[in-house]
Amino acid sequence: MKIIVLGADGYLGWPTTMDLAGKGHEVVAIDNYSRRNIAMQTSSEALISCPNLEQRVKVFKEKTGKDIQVEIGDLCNFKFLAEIVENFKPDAIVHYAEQPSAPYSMKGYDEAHFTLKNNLEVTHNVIWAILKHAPDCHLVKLGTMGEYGTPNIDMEEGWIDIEHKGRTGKFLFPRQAGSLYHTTKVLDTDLLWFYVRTYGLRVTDLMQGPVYGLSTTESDLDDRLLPNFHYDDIFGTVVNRFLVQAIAGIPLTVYGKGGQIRGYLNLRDTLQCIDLACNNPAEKGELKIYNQLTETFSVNELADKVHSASKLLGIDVKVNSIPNPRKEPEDHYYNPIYTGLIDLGLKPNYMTDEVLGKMLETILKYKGDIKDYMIFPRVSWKK
Ligand code: USQ
Repeated sequence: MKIIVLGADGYLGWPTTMDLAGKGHEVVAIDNYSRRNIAMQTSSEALISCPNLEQRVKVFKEKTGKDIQVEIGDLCNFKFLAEIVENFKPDAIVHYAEQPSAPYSMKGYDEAHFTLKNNLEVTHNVIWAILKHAPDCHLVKLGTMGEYGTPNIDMEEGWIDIEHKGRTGKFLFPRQAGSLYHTTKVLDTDLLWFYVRTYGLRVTDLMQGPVYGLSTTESDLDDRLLPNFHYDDIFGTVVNRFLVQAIAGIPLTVYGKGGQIRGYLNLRDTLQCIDLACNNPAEKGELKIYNQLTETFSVNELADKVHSASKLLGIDVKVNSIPNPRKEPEDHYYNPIYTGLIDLGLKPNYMTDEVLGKMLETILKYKGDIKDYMIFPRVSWKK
């Protein structure tokens, strides 16, 4: 297939780009280094310094003999994107090109405005580039499980049948996100659904939980191919953060009561899900939605898992509840349905001691680069 990856320099974008190119697809990788710039502005740089996209592609070519075309530019510029889509005529576009941090989106007016503008404008431009220049192209869009919030009913895969006063209808599952970032993803889904039902776009929207991991088939070839691994409070996801804290000897930062449950998945499973989505495209006028996770844990359960994986390596980890900087339920019902991707063939890589142990060993190599000041939350939801 001919596939464009938007946000190809990101934590998920880069491993996805390599995975698709490794599988023999013709790949164009686009990014504007927005995440690198925000990381610099907020002192939230990744633990392992990553070569830029052009340099990573050269290393990838050296190691695999395979080519990836790189385009650096801002997808808020419609002309930039439209020209690439018109010339390349993609079969699929994988869209990761959004400001992905909930804490950053809650920092203040400027950060909120940037998140809202960037995320919605890019999604709107992608929709129009497809409509004008590649109307049969399948859009694979990264949504988030956070779109649903933590409802007191089971979370279906995107859609729900509602019976009301004796009549029934199928609707998007109710969404009530817990940060502005997550809310932009809700708005994205609404935008996509409008264009799907009005103009016959083909879209798969993947409601993904927090991802953890470093290792993929390609990133194992050379440390310069590793994803940008964040452990700070802005870009670091909780499992990655806890593992770095374990190595740094800092008590694990459980926010509040630690009863917050989310659906987690290994980075390798994100790659499988994207591959499955690309190979099972939505029909014209169809919005497919999958819940993309492989297991659910509370924050306390994650802390226990990191504690026990560390113990096996002789590392003694302490756990510390700190005041929750977010506004979120700390004790709640959480039951997502996630059979769709399994039915398509997803084979989960679960969060075992071995998986966490391998991550700890990699992080250990970079122990000297861990900056304590990045660990504690610097953004509060309370204004
Ligand atoms: N948490 C802690 N301690 C920490 C960090 C986080 O207790 O040191 C808690 C948070 O309060 C939250 C849970 O762990 O309840 C998950 O937090 P996270 O930072 O791993 O995830 P989140 O901010 O929700 O965002 C991440 C990605 C985002 C993606 C989302 C999926 O950054 O791009 O959309 O995971 S989900 O959480 O399902 O919405």
